[in-house]
Amino acid sequence: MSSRALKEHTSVALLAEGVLNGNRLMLSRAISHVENQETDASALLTALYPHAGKAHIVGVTGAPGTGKSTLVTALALSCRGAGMTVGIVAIDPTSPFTGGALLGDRVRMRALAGDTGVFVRSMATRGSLGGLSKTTGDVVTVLDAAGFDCIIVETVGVGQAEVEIASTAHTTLVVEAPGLGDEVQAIKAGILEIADILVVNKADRPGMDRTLRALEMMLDIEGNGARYVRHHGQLLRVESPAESEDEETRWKVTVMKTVATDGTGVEDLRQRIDAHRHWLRESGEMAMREQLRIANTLENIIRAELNRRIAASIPAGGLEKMVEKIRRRESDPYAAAAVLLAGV
Ligand SMILES: Nc1nc2c(ncn2[C@@H]2O[C@H](COP(=O)(O)OP(=O)(O)OP(=O)(O)O)[C@@H](O)[C@H]2O)c(=O)[nH]1
Ligand SMILES: [Mg+2]
Repeated sequence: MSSRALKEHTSVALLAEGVLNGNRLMLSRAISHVENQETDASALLTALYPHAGKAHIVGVTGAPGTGKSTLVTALALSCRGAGMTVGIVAIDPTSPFTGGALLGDRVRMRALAGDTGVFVRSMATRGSLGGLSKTTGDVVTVLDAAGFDCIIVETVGVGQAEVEIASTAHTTLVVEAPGLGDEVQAIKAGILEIADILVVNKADRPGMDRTLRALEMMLDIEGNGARYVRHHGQLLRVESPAESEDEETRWKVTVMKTVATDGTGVEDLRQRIDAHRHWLRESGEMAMREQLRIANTLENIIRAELNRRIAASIPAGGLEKMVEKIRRRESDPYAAAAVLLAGV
């Protein structure tokens, strides 16, 4: 083994050992390792993966400023009260859409500081070409292996990537809030379809009833008790025919009201999440979601590796040269792509 390989080997083994032993500094380093996609990140994940798979993964998504960070903090406190340890992953906490984002994170830090049963990680990965959901999955795997009972992933529900991340969770919360200039923000982004539980946060604000009614109407129209299938790499919601399935075995998407700032309704929400977790196990749906999660993970890894190989095999300036040739009509994008990919 070369000295460099030896060093990497040692560092991966040490990192893995630290994570498994609950060493917070090592955990933090391990997460940075996978986040920065170090060359031995895959080896680290391979070492940790067998120890993962026990945590309940909760996705929290919703329009900017609906109070997700505040709610996640309140939820984490509620979980701690129930004796659970909690890992939190906040994706893109510096959302360009609200000035409140940083404030929410600061409040969170203060509320949870000093509790060794909680670990918070913020990731600003927007723009990391297709790597967002892979990196998030990797970080969740590390936290899972570290033994956290519950892992909460907060994403701003604005795009497909965020939907994708939330849909790889076991339980997905879609957060709405009244008075954001639109009754139901999430409808536009198409993220309601992925909700296992709908939350109207800021229930102390005017307009709450309107938002609540709009969501309940949506649920009536959309039908309830839907299930998910994978179709061309996308998670699709399909309505189960009313007669074909026992009414009692279906999961009912309900609307929960919370005031994240004072904790109102948060305990009920945590219990609803717990009920969903039980339902997943009892109905056999858990096995299906795990399959989806694994398929997503595998696809993400392959895609990331292909992207890396493509980037590595195109010489510096190669793309620009090709663009210039195409502009001069000496080549075309199709032939050029074939030439560039020939070396991959
Ligand atoms: N009145 C009221 N304000 C709330 C509630 N929950 C959160 N807020 C406030 O709403 C603002 C935004 O809260 P955040 O938790 O940062 O919201 P967010 O959805 O995480 O925001 P982004 O991450 O930017 O999308 C903050 O000023 C919070 O204090 C609530 O239940 N009631
Ligand atoms: Mg936030």
